[in-house]
Amino acid sequence: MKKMNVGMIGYKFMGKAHSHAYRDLPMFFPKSIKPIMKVICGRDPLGVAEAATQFGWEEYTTDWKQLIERTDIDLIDINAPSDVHKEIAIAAAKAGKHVFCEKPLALTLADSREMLKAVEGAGVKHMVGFNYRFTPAVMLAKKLIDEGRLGDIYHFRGWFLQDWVIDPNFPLVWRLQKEVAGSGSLGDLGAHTIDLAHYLLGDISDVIGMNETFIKERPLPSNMTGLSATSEQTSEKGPVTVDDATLFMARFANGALGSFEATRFATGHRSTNSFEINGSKGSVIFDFERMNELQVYFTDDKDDVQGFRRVLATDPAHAYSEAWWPAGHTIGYEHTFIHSLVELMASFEENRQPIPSFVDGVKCQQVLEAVDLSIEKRQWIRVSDL
Ligand code: SOE
Repeated sequence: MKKMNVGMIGYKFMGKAHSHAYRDLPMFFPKSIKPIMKVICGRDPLGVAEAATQFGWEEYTTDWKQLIERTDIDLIDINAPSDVHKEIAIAAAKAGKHVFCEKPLALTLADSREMLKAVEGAGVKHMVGFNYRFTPAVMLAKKLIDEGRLGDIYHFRGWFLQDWVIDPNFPLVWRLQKEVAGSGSLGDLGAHTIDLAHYLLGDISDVIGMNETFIKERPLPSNMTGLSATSEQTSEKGPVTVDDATLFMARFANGALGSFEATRFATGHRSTNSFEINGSKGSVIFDFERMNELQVYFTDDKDDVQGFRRVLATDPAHAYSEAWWPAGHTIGYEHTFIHSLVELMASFEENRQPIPSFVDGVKCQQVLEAVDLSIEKRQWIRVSDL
């Protein structure tokens, strides 16, 4: 079996999700190239040491520059906060390493383009972490659309709703700071919806949006891990520099109309990641909290049974179902990362780029920036102008 030595940078929420995927991949996909969990890297020596033991990495380090110079590392996995993606990805590509990077690819479109240029110039593989493409329901939606079973597509309606910062005293974590995160709900959540729209319908041509930062100041954090954080009672406050919620409308190149909503202020919605697509022959509805199921409607059903039906998408529809459990036994969030790795490893065997690659990351970044510009200028923006 072929092997690939991995060095991973970042060890919190995404670090755990990626580590788990590296561990599980060989068990369920024995024909895949086997990732060897060589080195995990993070800024806090105690934290990263603990993560190395807990997640099963051979070694840990606090020095990412040394890590990418190591001759025994083939693939660099970047899941640290967004402000460091660019520097690490470019340096890794220059050192001849393949790069797997979390979304959003960068803080700006220009940065993401530089990253793409670097990986293309170095001739390495590059993948971006749009993991929701790999849910059973999204894979089924893709199949139905590609086979023309929904007919001509008229509408894409996507929404990603969370509420983890609803408390005004929730601390000013890095995801709420523009210089670290790039943007707020738009880049963190909207990026996923934009990518799904691109994947399923193709290019977005024009956008116009609006946004709001409801809570303008928050206590500085004393401690943060993943999506949770604490602050001292008497803590000083700092400004929130990203959007709490962004809504935008879009036109697709294929003529379809789109509406998008990304918010961290949808009380009661822990992580509602959904879309609905309407076509001339039918519709589908995706809800991540039920990622094994797709709601499907076909216009040519007999009148007396017309209506949305719930289709279990785990079997036999999707490409990876055989690796998992018997029919009807569902899978979860963590499996979307394992599927991403199956695709990444397959790209080596098949001598092609994985999908989604940095090309898709840049495409998403272009829409993110077009939306921001449309808000600033209060007008429609043609995405291809950027
Ligand atoms: C936090 O909002 C977050 O973890 C995002 O950063 C992820 O990309 C998304 O998948 C779930 O929510």
